Amino acid sequence: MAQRNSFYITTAISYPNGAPHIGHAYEAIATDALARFQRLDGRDVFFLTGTDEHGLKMIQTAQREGMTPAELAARNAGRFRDMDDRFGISYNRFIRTSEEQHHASVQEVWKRMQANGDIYLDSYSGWYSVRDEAYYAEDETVVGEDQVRRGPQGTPVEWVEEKSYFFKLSAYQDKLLKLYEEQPDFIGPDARRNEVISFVKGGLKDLSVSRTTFDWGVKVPGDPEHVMYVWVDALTNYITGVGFPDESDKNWHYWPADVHVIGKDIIRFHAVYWPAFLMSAGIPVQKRVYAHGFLFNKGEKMSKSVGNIVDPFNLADQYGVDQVRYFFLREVPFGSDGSYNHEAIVNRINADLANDLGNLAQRSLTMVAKQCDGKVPGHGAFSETDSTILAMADGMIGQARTAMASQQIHQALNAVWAVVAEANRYFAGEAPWALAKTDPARQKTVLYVTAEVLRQIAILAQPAIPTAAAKLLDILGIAEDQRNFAALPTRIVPGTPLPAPAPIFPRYVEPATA
Ligand code: ME8
Repeated sequence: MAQRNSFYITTAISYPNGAPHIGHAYEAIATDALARFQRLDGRDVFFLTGTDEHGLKMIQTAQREGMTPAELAARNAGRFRDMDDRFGISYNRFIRTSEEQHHASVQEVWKRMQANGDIYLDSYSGWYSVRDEAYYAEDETVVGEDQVRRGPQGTPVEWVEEKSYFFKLSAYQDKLLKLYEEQPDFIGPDARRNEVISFVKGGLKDLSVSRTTFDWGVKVPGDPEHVMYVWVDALTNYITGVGFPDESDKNWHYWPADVHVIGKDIIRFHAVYWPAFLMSAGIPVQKRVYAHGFLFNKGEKMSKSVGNIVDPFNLADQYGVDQVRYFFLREVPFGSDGSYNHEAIVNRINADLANDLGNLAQRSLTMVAKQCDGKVPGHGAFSETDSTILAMADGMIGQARTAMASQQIHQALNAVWAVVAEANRYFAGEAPWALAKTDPARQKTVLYVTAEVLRQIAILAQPAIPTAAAKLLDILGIAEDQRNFAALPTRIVPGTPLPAPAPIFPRYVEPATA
């Protein structure tokens, strides 16, 4: 079967019960890098992100803040959108689950699951965590020294008894195991896949999927006393985002999603519940779920009570957007947990960006401006060192494609920065500044090769650092339509006039203390 050219990628939709934190920014940045990569590689990309606005958590926060859940959601959804815009997140749609179309979408999924015999009314009693929006079995909870009973994620649980609709999740155990077996790429990374498989093998209980104690949510069709469990509602955003329930929508062809990018804490919802709901509703299941790790501030979990929640807007102001994007994407192997602190960020900015990439561009292009008439120089025959560095540059795209196909963003960047490092060695070794007098023809060849390698680096750096890479491509005189991966095999054209080389990455300098 020919590979389809479309590519549908999503983030989780965030709870807008507070302001966005750096974990949210991290997920958006990584998903954006993956989306931009596929666009540059010629795919027709649809990138969905948004906010998950229903549920008890929203009601409780709204009460505390003296507003309605709708007002709280509207205010904070705006903040999430601002964060996306601040970080250059190239989403195609920002979905809010309070939208009318989404209500219709979730109700249609419900009706289809019901028509398939998977929904029944019963009564529920169990331990419910508002924070996790999840029920736990008695043996999954423990009573702490503070006499508070908590669930497996450490959040308080309360005893809840009510009439509830159930989804026959138990009927999907074998079908899910078959899915994981037949599609080995369904869950990544592997550690998560194993975790999910052993959870499903352990047996699945039917899932309580409605509540009657509040009404901020999607109403159950035909029984408006009940609102749907927030996860049925939330997961459905991924199909609403591309037009559901209108299957004649211009975007519906994007479904099934190529990859849902999420954090490791919500893998069960995405790799167990969501495919079961879709199978029940007779809708194709997504192709893959990829769970990234958690970010910790100096190794500590972020929490409001510790007071170490980092505001992503502040980080952007302090270090710069591309700098923050680059730091997280390069520093944290995508799929593992990561820790960040000021020194680590400054080190990446100054070593990788300002010195290795920025200085090389600045030094070589200043020489071109002064000694080659401000035009891309012509070149003579290539030496072995020229051919070696050019071959290494030509090899980046293959490595990056392989890495990005399995969301190994850090590996794609490692491949690019290995060439950055090698280009620096090449430049230092060839010493073109000394060649100006002794062998001007050779100097031109070295500057040509350096510019060509920088061109390929800049093209491949675009998914991670879009603004700085665009600046670099500007000063290399590369036309807008020559910045995609299809243009990689072309060579930079001798004689192209270049604008004056402006610096791309300033060094991070500690602000003077008063
Ligand atoms: O879970 N580091 O919303 P959410 C990295 N509404 N990622 C983190 C993180 C951290 N410290 N903290 C959170 C929800 N995340 C649901 C999702 S999807 C149909 C519904 C990630 O606002 C988290 O893992 O709590 C999730 O992928 C995303 O941020 C939103 O988290």
